[in-house]
Amino acid sequence: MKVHELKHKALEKWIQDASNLMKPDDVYVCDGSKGEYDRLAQQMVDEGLAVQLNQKKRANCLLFRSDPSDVARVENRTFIASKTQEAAGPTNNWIDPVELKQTMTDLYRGCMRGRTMYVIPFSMGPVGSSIAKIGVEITDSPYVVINMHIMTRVGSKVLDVLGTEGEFVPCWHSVGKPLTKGESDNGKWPCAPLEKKYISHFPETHEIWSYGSGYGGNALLGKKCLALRIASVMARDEGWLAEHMLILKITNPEGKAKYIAGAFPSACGKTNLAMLIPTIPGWKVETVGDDIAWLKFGSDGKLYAINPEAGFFGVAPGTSEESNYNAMKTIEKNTIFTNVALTEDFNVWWEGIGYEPRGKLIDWLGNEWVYDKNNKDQKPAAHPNSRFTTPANQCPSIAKEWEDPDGVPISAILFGGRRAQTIPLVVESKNWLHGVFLGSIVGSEVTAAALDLTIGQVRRDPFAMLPFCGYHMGDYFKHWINIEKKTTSEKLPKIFFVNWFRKTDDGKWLWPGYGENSRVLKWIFERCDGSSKAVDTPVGYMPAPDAIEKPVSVSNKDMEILLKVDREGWLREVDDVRNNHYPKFGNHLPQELYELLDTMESLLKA
Ligand code: O2Y
Ligand code: MN
Repeated sequence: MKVHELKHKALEKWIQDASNLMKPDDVYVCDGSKGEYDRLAQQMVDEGLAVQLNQKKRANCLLFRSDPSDVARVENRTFIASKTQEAAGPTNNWIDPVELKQTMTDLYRGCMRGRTMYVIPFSMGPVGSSIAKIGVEITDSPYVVINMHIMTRVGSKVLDVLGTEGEFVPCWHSVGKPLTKGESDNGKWPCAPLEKKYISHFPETHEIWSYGSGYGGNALLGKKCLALRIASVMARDEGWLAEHMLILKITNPEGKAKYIAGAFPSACGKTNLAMLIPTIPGWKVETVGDDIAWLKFGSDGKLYAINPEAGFFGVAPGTSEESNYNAMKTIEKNTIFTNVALTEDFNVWWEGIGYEPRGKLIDWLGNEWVYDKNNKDQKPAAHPNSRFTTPANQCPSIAKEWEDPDGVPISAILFGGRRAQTIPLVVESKNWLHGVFLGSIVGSEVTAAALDLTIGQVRRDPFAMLPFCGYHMGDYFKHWINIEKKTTSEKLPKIFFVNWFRKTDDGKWLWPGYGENSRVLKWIFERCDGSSKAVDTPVGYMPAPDAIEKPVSVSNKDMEILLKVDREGWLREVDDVRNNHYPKFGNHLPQELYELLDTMESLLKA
C-alpha cells in the first residue's frame, strides 16, 4: 500500500514527516501477508544477509548472523526520557526529552538513505480486542519486519481497526547505517556503534525512538519497549498491570483449569515453565504466553490476563527436547534463528541442544567451527543470547484460550529468581500487600559476567521489571499496592514466591526443576482451591510436611531443606533489603513495605 492511500490522515502525516527527515529511497506500508514475508525473506537471502535452512528439516526457516557488537538488549543505552528525572526514577537512565529528541533527530537525519522505509502497523493483543494496543513502527530493517510478522499481529487488519482517527503508539526505528549511492550491505548486518545506539521512551507522549541496533528487544519495538515500558505507564494511568510475566493454564485430573501468571527475571526459564510437561499423572499444563502479560479487571472484579504477543523470542542455548520439548517442536518450521550455529546439512545447532554436533559447523561469527570435546575453553558455536523467533500458534502446548480477547482469569501470581540459598521452594504470601512485598525483593543470581557484578552475586530485580518499567519503581510498587483497593480481597490472585534453583553448599541442585516443577504448581493450584495444607511461618504460608509429593530423585533431607525457613539466611536478606535495596527508591518507596520488613524481622527473631 502507498502512504497516500492511508485513511488515517494523522498517521499519513507522521510517516511523511519521518520520511522527509530520514530520506529513504522508498516508503512501503506492510500488509502482513505471507507473500510479503516470503518476498522480504528471499530478498535477504539473495543479499547474503540470511541463510535459507534445510527445507526438509527446517521448513521455511532462516538463519541470521548479527554484527558481533549487536547481540542483546543494551540497558546502558536504554532511556526513559520523562519530563523530569524524578519521574523516571533512579533505576532508569534519563535524558531530558527535548535534548534527547534533538540528539536523535540529528542522528535520524538522512539515516535511511539507500534503504526502504517499512511502515508496520501492529497490534499488541488480538486485533480489535478492547485490551489490545496498536503501534506503528517505521523501520529500515526487513529483518525487523519479518520478526514483527511473527511476534505481533501486523498489517491491513490493524489499519482497519485504527480507522480514520484511532490512537497508535508511534515507534521510530533505524539501524543507523545509511548507504551511499550504489553501496549495499554486502551480506553484513547493519547497525551503528554502541555510543550511537539509543533505545528511547517518552512516557508522557507514549513515543518510542530507537536508533542504531537491529537486535531483538532494541528493534522489535512492540515487545519490551511498547508492551512493557510504555504499557507500564499506561497501566499506571488507567488502573491495570503491564507485567514481565508468563501465563500458563493448569488442569487437574478432574478437568478443572486455573490460570497462573509468573514474573521471573530474564534468563530464569520463563519459556520452559510456560511450556512445561508435568511429571505428575493426570495433570496438564498449557501455554498462554511466555514473557509478557497485561492484567486488567473484568466486570466481575477479577483480574484477567492477555498475552499481547503472537510469537516467542526465545533463547536457543540450553533448549533441548529434555528441557523444553514443546519449544523444540514449535521451532521445526517457520522460524527465524539469529546467531545460532549452522551445520553442514543446513540445520541449526547450539550448546545444550542435547546432542553433540557432527562435522564442520559455521559458528555465529561466520567462522568454521569443529567441536573439540577435550577443550573446555572452546568458544561457543552459538552466541549465549542467540534466539529463535517462532509463531505461538505452532506450539503443541498452546492453550485454546491464548487469543481470547477478554483474557483468562488469573488465580495465582508467582514471583521467583535464581537463588542458590535461603529462598525456599515455595512460599505463599499472607495477603496482597505481603505479596507485593515479596515481589519487591525479587533477586536473581548473575549467571554471566555483568559490568557491575560478579557471577553468583544477587541482582535485585523487583517484579522482574527493573529493566522494563517506564517510570519510578517506587511509584510502581505503590501502584501494585493500590490495585487491592479496586476489588475485594478474595477476587485477587494469591501471590507465591518460588525458587527452583536452590543448591547444596557444594553446588549441587537440590530440586530437579523442569517437569517436576508441576508438583509445586499442583500445591499452588490446590491452595487456590483451599484443598492443600500449609503452615504459617515468619516468611509466609509454606507447604505442610508431605503436602508436596517428593520427586524420587530428591532425598527426604533435601526436601526438608527446600521447605524450611532458613532464619539466618532470611535475616541477611532483611539486612540487604533494608540497607542496600530499598534505599535506592528514596522517599518513593511506600512506607508499608518498610513496615512489612520490620514485621518479618521480628517474627524471624521471635
Ligand atoms: O536480548 C534481547 O534483545 C532480547 S531480551 C528478551 C527476549 C525475549 C524475552 N525476554 C527477554 C528479556 O530480556 O527479558
Ligand atoms: Mn523477558
